[in-house]
Amino acid sequence: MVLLFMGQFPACLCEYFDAMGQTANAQGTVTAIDDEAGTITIDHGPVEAVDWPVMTMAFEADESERMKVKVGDEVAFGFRMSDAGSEITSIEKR
Ligand SMILES: [Cu+2]
Repeated sequence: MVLLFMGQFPACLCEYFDAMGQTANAQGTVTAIDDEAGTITIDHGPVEAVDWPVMTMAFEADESERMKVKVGDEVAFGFRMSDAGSEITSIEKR
């Protein structure tokens, strides 16, 4: 989506669009890893940077990231908001 790369957003776009491209760090517990969908599901703590409460959600994750963790691991991770969801950019066991 072109707007992602423009740096400035028109004021009329909703918060969701404002958050696109934003990166944040969080901590949580891995509850599922889905190699077919390419996701890691994490029960994560609050993420102030994107105004998220505690929740369990699936993040997109490359195979290299999925191989670093297993279900039950406590992890620290970074992610980026995209138009497809949230994509893990780094993850490690705590
Ligand atoms: Cu979440």
